[in-house]
Amino acid sequence: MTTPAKDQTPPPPPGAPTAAAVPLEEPTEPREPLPPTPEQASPATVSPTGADLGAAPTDMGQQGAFLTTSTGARLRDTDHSLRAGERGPTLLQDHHLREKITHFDHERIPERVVHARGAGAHGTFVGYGAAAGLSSAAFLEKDVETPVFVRFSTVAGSRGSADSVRDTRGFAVKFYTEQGNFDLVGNNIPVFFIQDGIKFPDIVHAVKPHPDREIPQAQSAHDTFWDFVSLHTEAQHHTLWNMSDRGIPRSYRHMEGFGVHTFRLVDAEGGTTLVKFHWKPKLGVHSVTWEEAQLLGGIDPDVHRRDLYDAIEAGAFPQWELGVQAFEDTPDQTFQGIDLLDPTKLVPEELAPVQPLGLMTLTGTPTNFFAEAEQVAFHVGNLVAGIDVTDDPLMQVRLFSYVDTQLSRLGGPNYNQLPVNRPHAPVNDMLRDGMHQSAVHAGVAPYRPNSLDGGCPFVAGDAEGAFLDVPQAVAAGSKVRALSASFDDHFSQARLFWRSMTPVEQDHIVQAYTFELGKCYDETIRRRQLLALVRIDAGLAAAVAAGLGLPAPEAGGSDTPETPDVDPSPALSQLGGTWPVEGRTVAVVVDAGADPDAVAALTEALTDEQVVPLLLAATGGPVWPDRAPVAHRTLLTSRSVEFDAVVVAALLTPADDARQTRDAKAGHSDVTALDPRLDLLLDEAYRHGKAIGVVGDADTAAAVGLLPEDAGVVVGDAAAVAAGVLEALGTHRAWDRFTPSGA
Ligand code: HDD
Repeated sequence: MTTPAKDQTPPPPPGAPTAAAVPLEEPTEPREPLPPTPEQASPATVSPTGADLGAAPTDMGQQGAFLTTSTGARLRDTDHSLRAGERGPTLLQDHHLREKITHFDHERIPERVVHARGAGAHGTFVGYGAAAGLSSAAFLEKDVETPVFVRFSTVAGSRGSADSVRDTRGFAVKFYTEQGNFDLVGNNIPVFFIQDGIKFPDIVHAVKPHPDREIPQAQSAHDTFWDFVSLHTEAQHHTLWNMSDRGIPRSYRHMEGFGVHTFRLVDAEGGTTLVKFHWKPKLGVHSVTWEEAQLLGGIDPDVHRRDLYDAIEAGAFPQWELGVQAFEDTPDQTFQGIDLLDPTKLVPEELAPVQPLGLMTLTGTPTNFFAEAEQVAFHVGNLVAGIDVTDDPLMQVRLFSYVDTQLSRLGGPNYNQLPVNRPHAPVNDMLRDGMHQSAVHAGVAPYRPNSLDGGCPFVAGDAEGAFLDVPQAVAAGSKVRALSASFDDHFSQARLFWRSMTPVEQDHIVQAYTFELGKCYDETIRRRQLLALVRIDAGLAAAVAAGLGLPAPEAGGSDTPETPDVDPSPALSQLGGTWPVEGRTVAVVVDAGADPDAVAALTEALTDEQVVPLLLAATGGPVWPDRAPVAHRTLLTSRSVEFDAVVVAALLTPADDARQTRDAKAGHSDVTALDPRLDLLLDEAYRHGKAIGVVGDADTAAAVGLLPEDAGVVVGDAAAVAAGVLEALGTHRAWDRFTPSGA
């Protein structure tokens, strides 16, 4: 057996807390705090009013080698409180104790009322210059580079809930443009549950845990959610997206983003265009299966946060192209019969293609999660010249809500002075005082008009790049609590989405509805939702009804009027196409009997494509005696859902701990030749349509229960397996392994 040379050692996988050597003994020599690791980025060191301070990002963290109070006095001891004798009571005079405990007692702030669970990253946006005829926004100009901070999130769960749940995902981007901050606060689903923002508390109360027992956490599979959406049928389109694979993304990097509402762009001449914003991921749209999502909830609840940060740390920088669907700004604000002000409607890309405007690349993980991802405050009303809102009744209410919520969440009106929220453009706002004011404003005249301060600040005009509230005509009429009749159709676009799905995707939707409604206690709610499903598609309703053991409702009844037929939009399906594989993970199953040269060649071929190979062995430590590399994962610590593909480079016989009493997974099978946990790993990977490589021949494949001709299975030498697995990863899944029902 040859052993791997030093330079064949695969790089360690991302995620280690520090690259520095960690001593076994507690260090005794004072030392400055560690600087951020290379991939960590911090908010720019601009002043609260946007001036570039030119300071190092580390100046915003801890300084000096010695422990101090919060006011800088060096401390002698922080392990013992000041007490009246070694065995006596603690003294009230212990100011260090009180400061330490009081601050700790107040470390938490209210979590976001929705979107509490999320992760943020820094990056840049570079304009293509393609928006010239549409918008005067400077950050869209050719080659203009703008820093951004992005926060992805789930909606329903609390801050500590799992990333993998079935839910809508938030996709919020803060552009620090030279004309001020622009926030695009969108989702990974292009439509919304409600048409008027006044109903937001209703949908949120319905999806949140029941108020009596506060369960279930981060789930829509419960009675109150289905009670609401079955009665409130404008939610059916969004709900259908949630029940599709879009509700369980593989990662943030594999999600599309949508501004949802129609925006109004204003060009340099004051001309206006209506647009819908889209983010297109360079890696394509990819989802997990429902079984994977459920397993991940227990095995790796941080899966999306980990994936995002590991990818950035590994240099596989996630990218999205920003684009718009553009529509003529007509008085009826309608495109081919689709009301552009109705946020429950999308415009098929076949009717209005997405025009690319620029590229976003995420390159930095937070230096401090709380300071950045937790304290970032987005607002739909953070707009810049060239981009305006429309009269979408959902958007209009959001324009109020986002400022209001920060007042309690971030403790006062000065949250835009927090480092992650500070604009990089000069701020001269005449807003003064308030809790946590960190700007030191000079002058005596924060009011207009004034003469004491020379009339400053002055208002700007077009020549100075002033923001324009487009003088949009509004129909004169009475004050009403009503929406126009064009908002009444709740089903034709849900039907459009359903009919655009491939049979495999439709099966997943049937499974999701059956699961979710099957979790409801109340049969009336299930039946009522079936009445909504039959208006989307009779076949969908029948399949879900069969799974629930309920009669399928008839279409065309008095409470199930017929929905008009629609043309499908193939762009809505996530099947087809091949995509880059950066940042995907491959388990390489090894033991001391595996050929180290073959393993080295394999892992090198994978890392060359920025795929992360993780060596999986029976136990930790060196795979080959006294040699690098060490195993990254063991059979005890791993589950198939943590990997995008598996390569079998060794047939692991049952290890010492392959006993159900030591590892429940070992109860999977009685196969004696293979470790049952490897058998389970391969069974699951196969069932989930993942690429599987076997280094060896047909006999080796047979030993793990596979045939070389199986879809997504590659058998051969290390080079062939690496090439085949990379190719299979590019298609996201071996879709042929999923036999659609009825096929
Ligand atoms: Fe919202 C947060 C997206 C409707 C009120 N929303 C929030 C976030 C995203 C969205 C991505 C998290 C931002 C972050 O990471 O900090 N929300 C949407 C989209 C909507 C939408 C795409 C419809 C198209 N939202 C909506 C309505 C209201 C709100 C109709 C209120 C009437 N949203 C909020 C909020 C949150 C929020 C309560 C919670 C925390 C925050 O704002 O900063 O104000």
